[in-house]
Amino acid sequence: MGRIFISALGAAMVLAHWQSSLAAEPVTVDIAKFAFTPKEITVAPGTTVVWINHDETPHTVAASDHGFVSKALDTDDRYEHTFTDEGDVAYFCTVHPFMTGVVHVRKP
Ligand SMILES: [Cu+2]
Repeated sequence: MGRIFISALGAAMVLAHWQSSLAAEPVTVDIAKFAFTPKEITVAPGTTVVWINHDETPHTVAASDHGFVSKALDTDDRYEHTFTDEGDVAYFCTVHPFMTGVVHVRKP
């Protein structure tokens, strides 16, 4: 009986640790060939998303709801934003508005 309780507690602790490490792990979106890749991502609340520009052309990352906007990113520049609230955040490049992406923020 006691042993079962302890293993259940251990499993719960492992799960809690796994979930918190999931939320803490940054997610990378590549900016290349005038596109965000992956174009759509789903992350847990509290996740930091890092955009890295691999193009020779400057790009920006701007939320459609004006929640955040990066400066112009030169080659190899990165911009990061931490998503705290659940929801869908559409974003685009202000220099090339046809470049769009979405971050879905969902509890795991
Ligand atoms: Cu751009």
